[in-house]
Formats: sequence, structure tokens, C-alpha cells
Amino acid sequence: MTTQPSKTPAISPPVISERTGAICTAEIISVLKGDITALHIKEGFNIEVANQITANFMRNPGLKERSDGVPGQYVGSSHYRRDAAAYFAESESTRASVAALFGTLVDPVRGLFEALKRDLHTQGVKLRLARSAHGQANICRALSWSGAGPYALEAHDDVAQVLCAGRDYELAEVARKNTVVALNFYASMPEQGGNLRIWSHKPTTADRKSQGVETTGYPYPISYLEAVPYHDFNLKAGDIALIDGGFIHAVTRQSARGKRRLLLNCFLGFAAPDLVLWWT
Ligand SMILES: O=C(O)CCC(=O)C(=O)O
Ligand SMILES: [Fe+2]
Repeated sequence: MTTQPSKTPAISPPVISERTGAICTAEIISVLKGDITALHIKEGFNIEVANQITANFMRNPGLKERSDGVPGQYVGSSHYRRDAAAYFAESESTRASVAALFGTLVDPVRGLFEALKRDLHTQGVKLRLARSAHGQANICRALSWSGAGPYALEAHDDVAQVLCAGRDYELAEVARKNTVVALNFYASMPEQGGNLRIWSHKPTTADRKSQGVETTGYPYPISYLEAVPYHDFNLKAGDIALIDGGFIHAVTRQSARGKRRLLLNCFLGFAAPDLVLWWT
């Protein structure tokens, strides 16, 4: 007898935490450890800083259209569909453009990184940027999605792209064993839509194979998720969100006029009990 892979996705209810205020390193560690699935901090960073980052994005000479099949514009570098050599080389060559997103501002992403590093250090855990012989990851990348269908960014997970990235990636170790956490700072949001939608489903490799997204984790067919409950995060500029990137998530359609949707994004996770890596 052969066992057929189940067509119905297994439901894993996410643990969600939403509040207004200042983000604490303890709750970031709870997401890293898998105790919280999604954390939404409203007004988590300064709105003036958010506006200035948005202006710096628009005039950034390193602003590019994505050419990897995901509709959007970006500054920085993505490991999606790349091997380590190409990813780290692009991280090095875009470092100045990422720095130009902040100009003379105090960088809120770097601030969070340094605070988390101090807290983890007291627990005997090291936090650092991922690196290889080809270079070192950037602190973040800036992303603005432009999908024209029901989703500005289609349903995906953030794990497949790391799992399939090749053996010379030290960060593949995170995806094999631990939670890949996505950290997002929302710099600009449209008046309507652009919600971050998270479904109650954490796909396995077999699930990915069954949907034809084994190496990319993108895009899951809408029909696959029809019977799966979801939660929408209604985001505003100045908000911070962290999610377990292993859960399927997407960005809903956004109003075409008015403000664009812009976020700063990076990933982090335990590569070993005493090491947390950070990459884009
Ligand atoms: O734009 C968002 O809110 C989510 C971004 C995301 O899922 C990603 O960059 O992988
Ligand atoms: Fe994602």
C-alpha cells in the first residue's frame, strides 16, 4: 500500500499578540523560540522616521524592479532563488544603498538588532549577521509589492527559500531546525488594504511538493488555502510585525491611489542553541 499525501492542509492555530507601544527584546525571543507565532506592535517606531525612510526609498539610486517573478520594487538584496555566492555578493554591492535609506537618521532596525544582541549576550547567545566567504548580509532590505491580483504579494512561506539555498549557507541550519522569524518595519501604508494575512497552516516539505512550490515556497494556490482560517493584521506606518515565516502568509490587495506600501524586512533565527543569525 502507498500512502497518499493529504490534500487537506493541517490546521495549526497561530498564537497572536497585538498591542500598542514599545517592542521588548523578551517578546522577540518568544517569537524566535516559537512561543508566539505573530507579534504586532502598533506605533512601534517613530512616524517621522518612517516618513523620512519612505522619502529616502523613493529617491534611492539603488531602487530596482524585482526580476525574480515576484512583482515589486526593492532596495538591498534577497536570498530568494539565489545561491550563497550571488546573495552575499549582492549584499556587499548594495550596502551603500541600504545605508542611504537611513541617511543621517538613527536606524530603528539597527536599534532593535543592538538591543536584542545585548539581551541575548546575557543569556550566553551570540547574535550576528549571516556571512560567507563572499560577504556579509545587510541589516535589512526595503520592499514595495505591486502584485495586481487579489494579493499584492501572493501566499508563501519564508522557509523553503532558505531550506533549498544550498549547503554553503550557514542559515539553512536555522530553517532545518528552528523558527525562521520575519521582522517587518512598516514605513508607509496605503489608506486601504495591504493587510498582512497569516493562515493557520505551517506547510511541511511534503505539502510544498504537493503544491509545486518545494524550492520556492511561493506562490501557494488560493484553492489550497480555501478551507484554512486566517488572521489579518491591519497595519499602519510606524508599526512593527514579527511572524513565524513558516506559516503561510500574504499581503492583501491595496488601494491603487494614494500612499504606497513600503516595509523594511529581515529574517532571524537560532542556528545553534548559542547562535542567532540575521539576514535578508
Ligand atoms: O509585506 C509584508 O507585510 C510581508 C513581507 C513578506 O512576507 C516577505 O518579504 O517575505
Ligand atoms: Fe514572507
